[in-house]
Amino acid sequence: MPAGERAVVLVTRKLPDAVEARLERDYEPILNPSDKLYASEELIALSGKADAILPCHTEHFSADVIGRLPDKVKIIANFSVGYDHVDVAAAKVKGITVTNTPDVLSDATAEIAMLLMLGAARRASEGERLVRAQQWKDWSPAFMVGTQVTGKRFGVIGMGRVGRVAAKRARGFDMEIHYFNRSRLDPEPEAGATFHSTVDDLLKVSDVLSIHCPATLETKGLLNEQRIANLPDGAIVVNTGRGGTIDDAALIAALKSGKVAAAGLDVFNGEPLDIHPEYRELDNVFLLPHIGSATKETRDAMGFRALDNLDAFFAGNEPRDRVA
Ligand code: 8YV
Repeated sequence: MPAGERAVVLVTRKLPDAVEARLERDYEPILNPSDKLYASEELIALSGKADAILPCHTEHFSADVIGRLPDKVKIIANFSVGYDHVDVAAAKVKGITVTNTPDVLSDATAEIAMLLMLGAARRASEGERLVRAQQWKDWSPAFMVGTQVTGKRFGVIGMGRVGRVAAKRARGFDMEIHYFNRSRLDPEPEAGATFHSTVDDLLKVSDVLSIHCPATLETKGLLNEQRIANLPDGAIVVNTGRGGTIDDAALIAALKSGKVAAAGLDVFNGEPLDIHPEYRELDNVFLLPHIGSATKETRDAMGFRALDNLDAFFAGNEPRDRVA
């Protein structure tokens, strides 16, 4: 930026007050106080004066959208760890830097993984609906019997930052940790967990399967019918990563047959409006609306991390979380 000039940052969603205050202090932000969701055309039009865009995963930067962004836009500093909503190859071609916000949301997301695991295993959603609907009429030893997770095997697909924290929390339930990752971890981060070199091998020992890998072409529909067949009967499936890693029809069939006892899902194909309708019909699912990182502490930290990346970029330095 020329000396004395402040970069114009298009902020696509309403961010926490403290994050917007820092934006106002250091940049010329174009804020979105009504938190309106911008369609692609609006996004492109609003980018007209921007040097940078600070989006969430709700804005889609396809190759077409990136190709039509003004040349002035030099960086997309995401307010998210996942960046599957950005065509990074197209961004590279256009010379746009892309950053994300790792680390700061690992604890919050792992908390939600535990909530989903317990909620699914102990039929929390079903029980809660029963109480609310005044349908709780009786108690018996057979009433609302679920799956106990203590001492069972916790299988992690994607032993990255969130997967490792989830594994640590699961150890609190005396669970035995197993994982699949593109490469085996060093002994310290592995912390005694058992590495499996294929997803299929991991599935065979996963009483609870927790999915933490990013959505890529390789992981699309990873949990399909053939893989589900490898799970122990009555397994629990948890997903806090991205909906795209699950073949919904296959999971729903397994939930209906009892092959999978229950699932806890925070992310979905087609979210928010177009998720598979049969999930809503099933009693043995615990469903949340993509709130893995939705805590006050984490929202602030995500915003500050995105701003740290912008600050580095406009100071002529390499942003810490550059992904393209
Ligand atoms: C965020 C997420 O809430 O960071 C991510 O990748 O999936 C969520 O936890 C969301 O992406 C914010 O843009």
